Amino acid sequence: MGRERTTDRSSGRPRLLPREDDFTSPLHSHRVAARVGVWLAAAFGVCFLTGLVSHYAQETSHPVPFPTSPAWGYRVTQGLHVVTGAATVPLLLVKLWTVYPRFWQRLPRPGPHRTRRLLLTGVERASVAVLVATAVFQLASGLANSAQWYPFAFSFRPTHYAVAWVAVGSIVLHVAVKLPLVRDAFAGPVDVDEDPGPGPERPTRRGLLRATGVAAGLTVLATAGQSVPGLRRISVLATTDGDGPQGLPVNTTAAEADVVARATSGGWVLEVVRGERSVRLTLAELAALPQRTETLPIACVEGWSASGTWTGVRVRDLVALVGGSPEEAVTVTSLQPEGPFRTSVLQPGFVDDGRTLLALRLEGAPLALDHGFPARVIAPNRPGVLQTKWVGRLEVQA
Ligand SMILES: Nc1nc2c(c(=O)[nH]1)N[C@H]1C(S)=C(S)[C@@H](COP(=O)(O)O)O[C@H]1N2
Ligand SMILES: [Mo]
Repeated sequence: MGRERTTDRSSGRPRLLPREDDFTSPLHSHRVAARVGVWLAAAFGVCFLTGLVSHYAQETSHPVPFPTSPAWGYRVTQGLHVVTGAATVPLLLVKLWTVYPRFWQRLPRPGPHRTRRLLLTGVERASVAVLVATAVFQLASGLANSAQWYPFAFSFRPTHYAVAWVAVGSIVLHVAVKLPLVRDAFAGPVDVDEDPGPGPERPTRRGLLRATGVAAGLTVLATAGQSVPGLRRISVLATTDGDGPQGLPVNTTAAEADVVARATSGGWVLEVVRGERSVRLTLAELAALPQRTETLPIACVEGWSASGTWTGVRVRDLVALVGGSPEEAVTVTSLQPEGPFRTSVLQPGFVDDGRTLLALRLEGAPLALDHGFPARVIAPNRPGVLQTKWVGRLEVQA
């Protein structure tokens, strides 16, 4: 936008603010906006639905049981959540750039029904403002979370969840308002009314769409590797490099959780409690109980996931030791003195599933301290944040 463009045509005097028609690039077109908008809606839609799954999975009680199969389900939905969220960033930037001249659109001119037209314009602009603000908030808070950076004072999950509904509501409203324009945009090819004049360096709308697609694709590749083993090396935006003891990344070390002394003191016992009944088991006693081996992933809410082969005691066998049944939930408490991940709840479906273990070993060796030594929970189709490490107590909810 050159200076000459902000000159008022009638008076010849410079204007302070530009106007919509000062932006003459054919790239600022509803034909581009509608196409990028469809990709954006698809990415946002997948991100929203997988987000609902993740939110529900982290609730402590499930009116409708959360399924324990397939074991890799949460790994896929949460991987998709983070990958589609990241892909939304370049799409949203291009979409905003394409339509931003409309920001300078003038208010309706005087004429019949002006008040009504003013009101409609106001409502439409307000809804777009809400849409942009909530979309930016979701992406910024989500990306900060997956980078394990919590600069905000609010609690992440309830806020991210609530704002998601506002974002989706304003998207639905926006699409409804723009539907006639979208129809028109798709009625012909994207470059249909472009000046066919010469100039090889002049970018076309098709070129912009292609570049946008490539940017979104690269973003997907750069983040997907934290869940897709073969892609790990090219995943420059991944938040974990895939390394860690026993071939598995670590989220929160024993030192960070302040459990080193308690976990390694040698005096550790597992307490299993149900009402008045309780048993205390040493590590040797646990290891003498029937052992099961299961290959199950850790699927972190922050987007990375990795599979491990775990050996330990079935949680339902431990529940039976105190007279509990697999229809009862179990509260798991860590040795960790404080923090939101100190406890978790195994809902009845998870207790009942024979693959749910109190794991003592990983890849055939005792658990590394950072993976939860002496014992940790591992259950199928469960968010990583609930796979509690350094377990000290299981309490059956009779
Ligand atoms: N006690 C305790 N357990 C915990 C955590 C924690 O901070 N404290 N972090 C959880 C999270 S967010 C994840 S993703 C997994 C990671 O397990 P890993 O470090 O063995 O890979 O452990 C979970 N268990
Ligand atoms: Mo996690």
